[in-house]
Amino acid sequence: MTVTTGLSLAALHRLAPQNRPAVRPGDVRPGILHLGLGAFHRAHQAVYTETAVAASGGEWGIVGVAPRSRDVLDKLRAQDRLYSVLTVGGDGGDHARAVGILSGLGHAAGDPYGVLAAIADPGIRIVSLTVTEKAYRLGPDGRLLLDDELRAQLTGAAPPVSVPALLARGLLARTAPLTVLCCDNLQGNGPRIQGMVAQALEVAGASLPDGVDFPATMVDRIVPATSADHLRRAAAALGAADRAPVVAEPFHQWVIEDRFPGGRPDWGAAGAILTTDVAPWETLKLRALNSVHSACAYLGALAGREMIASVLELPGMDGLLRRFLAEDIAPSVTPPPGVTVLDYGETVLERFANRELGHRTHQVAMDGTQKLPHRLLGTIADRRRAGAVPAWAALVLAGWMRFVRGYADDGSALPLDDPLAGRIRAIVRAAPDTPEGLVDALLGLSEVFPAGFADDASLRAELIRWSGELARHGAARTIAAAGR
Ligand code: CS2
Repeated sequence: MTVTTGLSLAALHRLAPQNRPAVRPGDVRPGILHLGLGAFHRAHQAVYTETAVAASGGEWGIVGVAPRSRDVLDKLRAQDRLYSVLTVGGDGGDHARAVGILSGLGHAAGDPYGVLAAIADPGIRIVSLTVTEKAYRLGPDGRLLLDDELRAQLTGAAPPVSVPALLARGLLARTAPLTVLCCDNLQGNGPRIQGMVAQALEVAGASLPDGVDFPATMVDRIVPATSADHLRRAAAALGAADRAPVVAEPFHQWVIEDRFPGGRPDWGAAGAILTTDVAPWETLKLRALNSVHSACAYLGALAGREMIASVLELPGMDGLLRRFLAEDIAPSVTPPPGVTVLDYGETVLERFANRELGHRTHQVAMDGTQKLPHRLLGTIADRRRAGAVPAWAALVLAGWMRFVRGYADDGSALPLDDPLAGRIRAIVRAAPDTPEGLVDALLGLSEVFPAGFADDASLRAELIRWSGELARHGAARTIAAAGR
C-alpha cells in the first residue's frame, strides 16, 4: 500500500482512532523543557508524559530542544510537531501511534539564548535531558572536564551551547522552583548532574540556587535508529507518511525518584514507578541490561554480526551471557525487592532477540569510553574488591579492546565512533600488536579506567588471556567455547 497523506494536524482525522495522539500539539501549555530530541526521548518520556496528561491533565507540554542537528526539527516543524512511535515485535505485529505532546521546539546550537530564556520561564518546571553520556563532560572522578571553551561559555564570554553551560546559565536566570531530570544511562545520574552543575556554577561565580532538585531516574526502552524499512512500516501502520517516526520495542520502564519542587505530570498513571530509592533499579539496569548489550555489540561486531538479535544466534552466546549474568553481575548487584537478577536477565535476553528492531551492533558499540565506566567497570571493580576475578566481564572488556583496533575477525573495518577515538587510535598504533601490548596500552587511558585497574595483576592477566583467545581463535570460536 502506498500512503500519500503526510502526517499533520489537518490529516489527524483520517487516522484510525487508535493511531491518533492522546493530545494535540498546542492543546497543552509547556511545562517541560527537554534537551535532546533524539529517538529515545520521543519513544520514552514523551509517550509517558502524553499518557499522563491525557489521564490526569496538567500543563505539561514538552518544548523539545535539539542540541546540534536541525534535521529532526525541520521534519517535526513540517508535521506540526507530530511524529509517531512504531512499536515492533509485539504479539499484534506493527503498531503506530502519533504523539502530540510537543508544545514547542528549540535549537541549542542555533539559538542558545532562546533556550536560556525558556529555562528561565516560570511556566517551565522541569528541565529533562537525554543527551548521552559524553555531553555532561564528566571525568571518571565525576568532576567536570573544563577547557577554555567551556569556561568561556560558563562565564558568558561565549554562547552557552554545551549542556553544562545551558544548565548553569539557565539556572542563574531562574527564580521559580525547578527539577532537573537526567534521563541518561549514568550511574547515580541525579546526584552526578547536580555535582556537575554546582561545579559549572562555581566557574560562573555562583552557587546552586535554592528550589532546584535533581532526582535520579532509570529509563528503559530499546529504541534503535530508524531505518528506511521502519519508515515504510511506520507509514503503513499509521496510515500517513511520517518523516520523523521512531521505532521501539513493546517493553518500557521508568523508575523515578519522586522529588519535584515545581510539581510533575502524573507519570504514575502512565505506568512509571515513583519511589524514594532508584539506585537498585539503576544499578540493575546498567549492569544486567546495558553491559550485556555491550557484550553483544563488541563480541558480535568482531564476529561480523550486524544486528544485536543475530548475535544471540551465535552458538554459545546465550550460554556465555547467562554465565556473565550469574557469575559476575548477580553477585555484584542488590536488585530491588521482588526482582532477581537472573529473571531480569532472562527478560533482557528475550528483548534483545527481537529481530524486528533491526538494532545494529555498531550503534550500541559507539561511545564505549563513555558507556563502559557506568555499565561494566563497576561490576569488575566490585568483584575484584570481593577477591574474585570476573572472567566474563573481562572477556567483554577484552572484546572492546579488540574492537577499537578497528577490524572485525574477517578483516573488515569497524567504525570507532567515540569522543576519545583520536587518542585510542594513537595508543593502539603505538602499542605492540600483542595481547599484552594492547591491554597495557588501553588500561593506561586514565579518563576511562580507575587507577587500580592497570596495577591489578590478576585482572591484567585475565584481560591478556581473553585478548589472546580473541586474537588466535576469533570471537565466534571464543564465544562457542566460553558458552558451552
Ligand atoms: C544501549 C542502550 O546503545 C546502547 O548503549 O545499551 O541505548 C539501550 O538500548 C537502552 O538503555 C535500553 O533502555
